[in-house]
Amino acid sequence: MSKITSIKAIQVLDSRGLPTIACRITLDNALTAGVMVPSGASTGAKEAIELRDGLDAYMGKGVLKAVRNINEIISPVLLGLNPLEQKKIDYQLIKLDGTEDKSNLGANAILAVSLAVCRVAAKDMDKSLHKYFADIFKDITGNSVEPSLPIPMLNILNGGEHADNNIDIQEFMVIPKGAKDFKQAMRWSSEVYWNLKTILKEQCLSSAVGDEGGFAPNLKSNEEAIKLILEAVKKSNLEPGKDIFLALDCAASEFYKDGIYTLAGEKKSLDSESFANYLEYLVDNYPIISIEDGMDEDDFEGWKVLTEKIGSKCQLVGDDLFVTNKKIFKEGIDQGLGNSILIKFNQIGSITETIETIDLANRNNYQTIISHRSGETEDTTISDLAVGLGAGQIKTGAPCRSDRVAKYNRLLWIEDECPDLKIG
Ligand code: 2PG
Ligand code: MG
Repeated sequence: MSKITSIKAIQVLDSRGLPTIACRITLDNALTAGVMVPSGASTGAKEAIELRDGLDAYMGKGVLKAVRNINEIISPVLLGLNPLEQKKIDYQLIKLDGTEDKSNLGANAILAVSLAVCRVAAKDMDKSLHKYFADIFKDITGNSVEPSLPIPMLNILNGGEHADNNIDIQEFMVIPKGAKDFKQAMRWSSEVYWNLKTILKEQCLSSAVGDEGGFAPNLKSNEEAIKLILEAVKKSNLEPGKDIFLALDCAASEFYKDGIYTLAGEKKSLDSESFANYLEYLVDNYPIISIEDGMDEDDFEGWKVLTEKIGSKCQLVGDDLFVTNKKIFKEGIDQGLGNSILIKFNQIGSITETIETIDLANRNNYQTIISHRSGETEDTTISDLAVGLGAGQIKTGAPCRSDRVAKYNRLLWIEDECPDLKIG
């Protein structure tokens, strides 16, 4: 049995140039592995707390306190433990923190250690990380999963909090659902992305990109964004609704206040019912098969209306709504909100709890999408997680910018190494 002999964290930078945590764990057999944690911008109010220093450095965004929590408080407690005992270690970290929202040690600190434990344990077992994830899913939940390659959801046009343009919907994604394998899915998506760039340039629109690598032009409406993407799909000799489908992340909490959804970019103020009608109109007129956070995270009545209206013809994904928290998710399932869940491990702060939430989704026929955050690094853990747990879908930005492409490239390698894995 191997033992953890060292845990070391430092402060590094993420894709927005803001501090985040890198953590490295070493075993007594000299095996070592490291991870970096991501960070969101349009965060759900009930997410576990990301500890920031609040001092002058980095506009208050430093994470040195969280780094010290790893090096000085967490490390002494975990030294000597067997890295294969993921669940035991994660629950020990949760207990050590002692708060519901991980605000004491910081969800960023706890997650960094939790993920580094997985990585070094996979090495210790001489297994690919995705295979190791499938193993620990069984250890943690008692249930099995069928590994597969996820269908990618690529955010090629950015708005909302992720861009400085006038588009209110945060993400316009393409889903290459008709692709026979992951390679083809990436080729199609890249071609659509590049054709979209050409179209934007022809129309003298900006082809500068937002936080997730998608273009961020000023446009007249959300519908214009959809039309431009469909034009790019056709220009790529692909068929909308057969080869390529569309998905939206409204991130509606960002433009909801006092019962009203305000689409400032197109001067519309809509109540929940009218906003649900607006989304239904989009689903009925365009090949949109997935809508994330179509309603505000506290507008449960709006979620019910939306789910009733279009839940049978569209994937309705809770992100800010469920925050990867099994307790909050369970309440949502009981109320019949949505039919899918976005999975972001830093919303909850440990791999064990993330896996328990995925298990809950599987047992209740909710679809799962493994997701990046808008602030990322070159870390590719989510790619292995999506494969190992057979999540079915991954969203990790545009096919552009290394912080996004690193995840897709990792999936291309996994596909090459494991030709038996099917997509979807
Ligand atoms: C989202 C994410 C990722 P953020 O809303 O789904 O795309 O954004 O990380 O800013 O919450
Ligand atoms: Mg979202």
